[in-house]
Amino acid sequence: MSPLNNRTLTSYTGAAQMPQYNRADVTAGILHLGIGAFHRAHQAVYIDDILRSAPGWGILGASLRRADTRIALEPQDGLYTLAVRDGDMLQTRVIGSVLRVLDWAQNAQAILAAFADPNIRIISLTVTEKGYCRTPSGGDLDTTLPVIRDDLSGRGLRSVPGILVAGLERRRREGGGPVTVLSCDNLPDNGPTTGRVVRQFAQISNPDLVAWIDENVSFPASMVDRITPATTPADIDVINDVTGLTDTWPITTEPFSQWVIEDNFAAGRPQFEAAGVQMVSDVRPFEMMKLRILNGAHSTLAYAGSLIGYEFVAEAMDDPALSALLTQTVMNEVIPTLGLPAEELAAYWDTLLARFANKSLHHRLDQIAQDGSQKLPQRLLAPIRENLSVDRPVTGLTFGVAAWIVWIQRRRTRGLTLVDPMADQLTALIDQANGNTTDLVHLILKDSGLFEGLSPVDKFSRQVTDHAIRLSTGGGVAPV
Ligand code: CS2
Repeated sequence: MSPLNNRTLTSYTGAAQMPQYNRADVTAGILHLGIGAFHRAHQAVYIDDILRSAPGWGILGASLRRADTRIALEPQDGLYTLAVRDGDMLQTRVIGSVLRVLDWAQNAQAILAAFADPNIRIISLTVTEKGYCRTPSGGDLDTTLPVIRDDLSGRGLRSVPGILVAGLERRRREGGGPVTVLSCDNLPDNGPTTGRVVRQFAQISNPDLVAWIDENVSFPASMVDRITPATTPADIDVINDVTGLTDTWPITTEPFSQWVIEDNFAAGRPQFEAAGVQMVSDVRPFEMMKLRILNGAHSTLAYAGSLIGYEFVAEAMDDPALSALLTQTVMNEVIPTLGLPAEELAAYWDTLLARFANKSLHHRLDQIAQDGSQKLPQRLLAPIRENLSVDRPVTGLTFGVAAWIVWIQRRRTRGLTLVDPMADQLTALIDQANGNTTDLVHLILKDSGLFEGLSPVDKFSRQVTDHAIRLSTGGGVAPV
């Protein structure tokens, strides 16, 4: 086996597809913040296609929290293997679009310098829902968060809004010119939301910058989709066996991939269309469809499936009661909120059933279950609110909410860590309920800050309580 790097690239004759361009000609046009598995399975692959005809759009990757991607990709010259799997199919391709990976703890100055570089015309983000530091109920900057308080008072620079504001200030000062900030996270209105938290942060820390941002920075919305489980040691062995290369940081993903972007770029953009990206004037319908159908079903499956004892998405989808519940919920409670042709959405769901059933992916339910407080509002609570206001059913959606509550309670009882930015508050409420599920539901609805306007609604709290009691006493999936 040869190590994967620029040198072995030229002499390689194995099974993996290699970059179809000369990497030496590629320069960075994109600074990407949050270079995790998802970015490398999605945006970086579209850019890899684009580089064949436009070498000025290479990616400079930055990790904001962890050094592992930098440490793994440095000796590989940024190269990594993408394995696309479905059933027995396994296709491998070496992606060359990531030129270099920096990490915030080691390379903050280099990252800020990249913000100011006029060759960087897009700053893209996959920093997860919690990275945007929004208030629990919505899209404003949460100035009570310790990380935001620290950044605003100059004690630190760690939050995404803080880093964006510092980077944009540097660009303004050094005359780097207009730039696009492109959010690629699963948030409703991710572009405008990014623009809002950035402006709100700047309004407090550097009010002069706001007018410059208004004139020079665009924040297009985008919808991104590709199921990408965390890579396991077993995946690494299988992939390296196929390619004959030693890659310590490959990715496994599914054949399906979709990227829809609002065509609003302040400093030019690559010919995304040539790589299969859909450029549109309004991303909202795509975004709502994906968040509420795919991500909503994923979250319900993650909590309910874990409670029943499943580990992986495909395994939980084999449970007839669970998959029937999801289908009923999508058909009766989610599709009516979307205002798109019902047949089109039903076909989308059919495709999803096949994607969720992909057994070669090993997509762990507990990966999806993380950060529930950041995901539930747009995935389950928004459609619940809309349905309640027009008297449509919410039984399946409230089942998902109840499954989350019982799941966090169970993690606490079993002494397992709760990965969620609200873990401390939620744990305090769980302890206060002292094992009583009805009390816990009541406390979470009333005091977590996530259920504004919903907690006093009788129908809502009754359904969540009934489902939660059933789930916590081993009653399994409720019929809807
Ligand atoms: C998942 C998503 O972990 C999660 O919350 O729902 O990461 C999902 O796999 C992607 O959005 C698919 O595009």
